[in-house]
Amino acid sequence: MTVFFMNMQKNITIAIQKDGRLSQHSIGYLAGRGICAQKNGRRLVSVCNATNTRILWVRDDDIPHYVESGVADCGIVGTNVLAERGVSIPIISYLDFAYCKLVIAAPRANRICSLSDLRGKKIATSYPRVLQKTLKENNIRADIIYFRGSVEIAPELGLSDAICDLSQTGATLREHNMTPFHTILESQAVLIGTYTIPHNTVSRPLSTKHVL
Ligand code: PRT
Ligand code: ZN
Repeated sequence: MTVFFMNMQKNITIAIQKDGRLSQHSIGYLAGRGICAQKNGRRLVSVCNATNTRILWVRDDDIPHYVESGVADCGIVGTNVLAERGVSIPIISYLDFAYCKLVIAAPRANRICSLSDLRGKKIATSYPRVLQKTLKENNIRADIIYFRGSVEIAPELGLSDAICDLSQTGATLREHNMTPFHTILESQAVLIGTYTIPHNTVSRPLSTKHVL
């Protein structure tokens, strides 16, 4: 414990996902560094007394903002979220969990099998910015329809011809009779911010920065 406080340069604040696919892994990652992330009822802030670390329990989409604004020193989020926000926040380390791909897929019946088949079509997505960039790079004009979630349902309801969404096992796409034909990006969880979380110490300034 004495060594611990001697190494401490400042108390840090870490933003992690409150409830979702990143939560348990993020808690486990911090536990491996001696930081106890334990929810405090419904409060969105908890404190690990042993390490004087403050944990912010927030939506994953908001984590880049907390880090960018300096409210949090670091945070755990998927690179898919960073790409959609289009911000250059330093990536401290790749965390080897929450792997997934952002793909474009369409129902087999729609006969959309390549990017060029998307011309003039409607594409439903929660990732309009990244999708628009891909379409522009490939000189494709298509209508992007924003969905906050449950994107897979859009073609079945006649709301879109194709979708652009995250896929991990591919089971959800298969269940909706869709085939992915283009991968826009591959994602995994990363630690972002300006402070490392080394084993057995609270914080240490970054020596090298990786910018997305
Ligand atoms: O409430 P909050 O905004 O915090 O949560 P959220 O609903 O936005 O996110 P959540 O918990 O679903 O995902 C958090 C992060 O986990 C994502 O931003 C990705 O970085 C990562 N991740 C990894 C995934 C998946 N795998 C994943 N499979 N996020 C979502 N999915 C969804 C996908 O959208 C689709 O609906 O799972 C479905 C497909 O899964 P498969 O296995 O059937 O292919
Ligand atoms: Zn989210």
